[in-house]
Amino acid sequence: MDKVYIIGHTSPDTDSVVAAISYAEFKNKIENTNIYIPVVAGEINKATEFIFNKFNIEKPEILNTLENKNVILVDHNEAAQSLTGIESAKIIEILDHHKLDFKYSEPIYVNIKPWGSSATIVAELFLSNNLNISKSTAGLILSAILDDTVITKSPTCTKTDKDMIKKLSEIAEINDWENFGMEIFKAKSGVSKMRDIEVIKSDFKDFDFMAGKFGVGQVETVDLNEFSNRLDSLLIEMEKIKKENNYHSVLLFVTDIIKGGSKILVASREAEKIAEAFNIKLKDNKAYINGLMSRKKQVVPVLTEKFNN
Ligand SMILES: [Mn+2]
Repeated sequence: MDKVYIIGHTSPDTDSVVAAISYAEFKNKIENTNIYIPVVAGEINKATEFIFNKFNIEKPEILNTLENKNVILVDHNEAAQSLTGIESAKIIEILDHHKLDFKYSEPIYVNIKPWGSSATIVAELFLSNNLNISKSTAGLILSAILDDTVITKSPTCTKTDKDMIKKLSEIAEINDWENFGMEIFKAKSGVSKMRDIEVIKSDFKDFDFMAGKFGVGQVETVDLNEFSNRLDSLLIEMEKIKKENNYHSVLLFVTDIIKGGSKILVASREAEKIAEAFNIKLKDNKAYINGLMSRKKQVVPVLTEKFNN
């Protein structure tokens, strides 16, 4: 059989990259082949780089198009979040933990579980098939779970994720996984050196709603103050992105993982409606929302309800 590329969404985060690497390892092992190749849809972020250095992992190749390729999609299933060329790709499988928003002309394998990370699903596959997880793969998957669940603080974190964190930290020989999680987030919050556009796009996803196209970015920090003097310049950049790419709205959530809440920044044709949706008052297109940690569970459903009906 021809090569099968395993790939996450554009603007790759740790989970999407790790899910691709670990799932390729699983598939090659269980099918005793080497046709499964993990790739990424763009440059990896600072946290992923930190993790790769720690566990001595090489960066996967960056793919520029999915045109006419065999692919397995991990950590996403909406076409709007796939690399270009998805229309002509042969999709073999999906492994994901997001809501299903997928149409395809053939029946395929779909493995979606409402767990904290895609990597958790891969770990479960290794365990339930009695396959050994190597120390470095355990470290990678552990990192992805800690990152995606904001060190278990996100409402997306399930008991399965917590059990898996325990098992994997033993295999990876990481005694203090909470401290390790903080190291990941600190590696990520080197934002002071990043340009506004890089901050906004570091974890940015598109959603096609009836009202129009939404772009929703999220950036986590261990201290919101790190952002306090650049919120307005971020908004100016978001306004630019909105105009140039014909977005209905561009939103940015700056999540303070210690305080457990997010600052929302809004560039929108209908800012009032967004304020209504979240039940907040915007001041200069900004507001703080206490308890908001998860784009998937606390942002996308709210926007879908308001703008996709
Ligand atoms: Mn994920």
